Amino acid sequence: MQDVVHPDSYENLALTAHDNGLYVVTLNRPDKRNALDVATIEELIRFFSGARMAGVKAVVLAGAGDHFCAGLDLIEHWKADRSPDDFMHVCLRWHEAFNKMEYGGVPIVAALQGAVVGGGLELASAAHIRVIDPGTYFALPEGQRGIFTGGGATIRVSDMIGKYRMIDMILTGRVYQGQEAVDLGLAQYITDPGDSFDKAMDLASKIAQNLPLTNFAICSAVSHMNNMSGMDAAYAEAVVAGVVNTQPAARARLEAFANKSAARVRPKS
Ligand code: 1HE
Repeated sequence: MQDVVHPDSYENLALTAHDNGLYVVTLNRPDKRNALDVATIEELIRFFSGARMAGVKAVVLAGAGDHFCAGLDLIEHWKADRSPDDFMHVCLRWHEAFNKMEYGGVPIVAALQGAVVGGGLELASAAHIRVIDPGTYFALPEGQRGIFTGGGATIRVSDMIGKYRMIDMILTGRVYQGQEAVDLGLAQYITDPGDSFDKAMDLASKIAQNLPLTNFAICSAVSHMNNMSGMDAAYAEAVVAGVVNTQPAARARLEAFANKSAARVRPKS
């Protein structure tokens, strides 16, 4: 089996390793505006299925060029003239990739620029944190293309902005951009023009310093618990906290707080 974190294992993704288990995964088909073809989805599945076991502590997900991602590779889809069965299975592979991302336990920070549209928004939605700049824009052009979302927008985009805003986006092609997108919940951070990647790197570097088991719980358990009833989620939370909050590696951090050497939480200056 090819090494999950070896750059040569990938053609459509570019991988770079940084300090402390931080990896940058870049969609690397800028000539095609990083449109998601079958091969790219398979590479995302391979990376995110193996990332945690390979020691990846955090990921910055980026897109090469001026646009993060143009969504489904419409040319591939058009040329393949797929059957319903074929396309259902294409979508199931997208879900495999995006569920591995959301539920896989490795924190993912998406650095977004330019178009984040259709399946590109579905991909970005599977990251845990999204960082944009004022030129980043979000849309669901499926309505205009005569198709429908198939990569989880009905779940994750609805979750971020509410069902009726998502319906409006796909019905009308409405574009959200910049601060308005942050205010609605499509992204958590906005930077100066051109700075979304650097900000994502800062955030991911900080996140990578958390204990891996803590990050696993945050980037897996929260999503699972959101799918449960309140009663079941409370029970599951207690079980996860039982495991995470007693991990031996946490004792040094708790001791540092007890002996007053750990940083305190202060208001923003
Ligand atoms: C593509 C794609 C694509 C560009 N599939 N090849 N997504 C969309 O409806 C968005 C379609 N794309 C666009 O609206 C624009 O291309 C962009 C706003 C993203 C960028 O515009 P621009 O002017 O920089 O680029 P371009 O000239 O439109 O495209 C440059 C090349 O990228 C060109 O290829 P070339 O070989 O002619 O140079 C385009 O064909 C190619 N390209 N976007 C394939 N999407 C599981 S269901 C999910 C459903 C969806 O995702 S629907 C949303 C599809």
